[in-house]
Amino acid sequence: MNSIRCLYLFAFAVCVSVFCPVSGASSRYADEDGSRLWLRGENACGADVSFGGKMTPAIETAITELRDGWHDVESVRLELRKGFGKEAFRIRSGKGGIVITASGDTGLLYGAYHLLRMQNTGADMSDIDVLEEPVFGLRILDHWDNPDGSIERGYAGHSLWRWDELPAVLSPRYREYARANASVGINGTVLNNVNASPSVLAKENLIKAKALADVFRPYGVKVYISVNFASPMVIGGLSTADPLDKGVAGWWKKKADEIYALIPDFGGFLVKANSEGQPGPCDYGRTHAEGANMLAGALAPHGGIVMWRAFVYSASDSDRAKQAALEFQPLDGKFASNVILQIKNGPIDFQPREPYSPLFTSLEDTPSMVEMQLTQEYLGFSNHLAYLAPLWKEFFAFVPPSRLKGIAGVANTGDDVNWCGHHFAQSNWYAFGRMSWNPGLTPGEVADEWLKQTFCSDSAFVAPVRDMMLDSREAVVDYMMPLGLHHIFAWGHHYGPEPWCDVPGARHDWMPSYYHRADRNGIGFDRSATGSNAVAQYPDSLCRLYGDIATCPEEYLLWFHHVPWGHRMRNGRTLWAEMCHRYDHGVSEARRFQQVWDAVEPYVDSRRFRDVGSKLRIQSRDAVWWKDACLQYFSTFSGMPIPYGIERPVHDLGDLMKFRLDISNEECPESGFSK
Ligand code: GCV
Repeated sequence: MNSIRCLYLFAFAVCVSVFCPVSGASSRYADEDGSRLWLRGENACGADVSFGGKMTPAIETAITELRDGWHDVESVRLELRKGFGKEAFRIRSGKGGIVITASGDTGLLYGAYHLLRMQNTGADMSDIDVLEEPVFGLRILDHWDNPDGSIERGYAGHSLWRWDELPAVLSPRYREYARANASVGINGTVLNNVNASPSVLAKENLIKAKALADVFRPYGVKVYISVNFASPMVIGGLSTADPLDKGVAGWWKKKADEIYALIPDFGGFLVKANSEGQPGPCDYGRTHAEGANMLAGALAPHGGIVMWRAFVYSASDSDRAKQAALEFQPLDGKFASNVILQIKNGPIDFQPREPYSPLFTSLEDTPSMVEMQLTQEYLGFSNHLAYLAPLWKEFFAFVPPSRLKGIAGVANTGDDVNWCGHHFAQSNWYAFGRMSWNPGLTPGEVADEWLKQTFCSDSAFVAPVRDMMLDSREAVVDYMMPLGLHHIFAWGHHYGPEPWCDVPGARHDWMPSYYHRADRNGIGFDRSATGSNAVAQYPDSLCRLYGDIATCPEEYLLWFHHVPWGHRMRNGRTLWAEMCHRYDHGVSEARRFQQVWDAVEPYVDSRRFRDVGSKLRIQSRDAVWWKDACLQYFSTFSGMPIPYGIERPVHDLGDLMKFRLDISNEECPESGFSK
């Protein structure tokens, strides 16, 4: 074959592979396993990077990152100069090259990552003048990792922390983890589960935590620990954990001193107290404030903080959605200055959609931070594609970031080779960091950035996949719990539907029927003034809006009202018909995502293409499972048929009701129903 013909054939092949993405087309990219996350910039050849001041580990990291990742011929100079916020930075291009200025070393580190991100996402680099400062001071991942290596609600394998090997063996993944966090601005990590083992505070475990802190430090990531309130009894041999007992306060003070001797920049404690069986100050007739303040007193001399969780549900009211506010609102202003209340975004528990927790707008004199969930406990584990930035954005529309001191995300990482189980679950880690730095970013901007760095920058890939990501969370809401339905998950694992679930002897507010309240008349939880009056916990304007069935936004309708099946929705359909349409729409969205993905095959390496494709198949099957289960079950109350035009059920309700998914928390089922 002569060379011209060869060239023609090559050009034709390129044209076909780039412009004619047909199903089955092979990829031009080498296989990847996802382990490099969004940090896939090829090593460059040692760019000209300079810094003239006193070197610190974080500045060394910044210089290394730039030398390895900066492709431009322009030199980069790092400069420390007063006048910037703690972690802020400025990047400017001028005659002598690009200058990154900050008043501290972490500012320079974040500036370096920002510059590399600009380069790797194809930003205009001609005349750079960027000033950036994080909106939240605390940008923290909460790991629900246990000392035995399991992860509560973790779906990406076992814990990253190898407690059995630490401190002698330092997995290279620790550094990669810190690097990934720093690259998106995350500056803290709570190492262990809020259902905390007291043993984490034992000397031998603190030494392991110190080893991790030492690896994370050059990346600006501080270590925090979840503590068990009964630790003074369990590992300290005291007879009480009463926060007003002098001996108890003294024990915590000594423990704090011991921790800071090992980890001088230790961040502080996270506490789940008097919730789901965990011990706490209320066991001794003390308030949450008394408990938190005692711990805060131990940490204060070292500059540490207490993040005290507001996730409690006590018998103060029969509506679980009201309980956290009822418990904490009266304590407003009673917390020490280094206590921050960590409040879940919604009043119940990380459901696919919840209104915001009213505690955020009722606390005036107590610093608070929001807790989001990256691990998809209620959104299909790491089987379903659910990009969560739109959920977080929705929250910020109600709770202005300026009201918050920080943001915590329950981590979705594990020792799976791709870190998060689903390649697209990495986008939630990425987006969490980016939006905790700047909640003003749009979910679309963040998705674009992530796609370009994680896959490729071709707009024929980025545009459709970004749109799919943006639609994905709403699709999950539709096929699981549309119109404000919530917590109708299967008992225990929270993966599939079980609206009929009834576990004898279990708490009634853990049962789906407590939440959906379906009967012959209608469906939904009446939280209006005629019901539990949870609406009264919101500011007046929202209370009126949510409290009236005629004005309540339809996405929250069944959260706030028990609605007759024949109720006319704004589009003229009955509630029942609308429910059927929403479930059906969720299913067709999941199927559409498969088509979108198949069409971008030429832009993705074969391995990740196959991985994502098989997860999308599971998601579609699960969506049908959800739809069939919920519609057939609720039709036994509505007495109404599934409208023509809606796909017919393919499963039998009786079979679905007998079906038990045999999975533990840590494992991700191959397929929801077909197993
Ligand atoms: C860590 C829900 C989850 C629990 C979790 C709890 C919490 O109830 O199902 O696994 O426990 O929230 O946030 O404390």
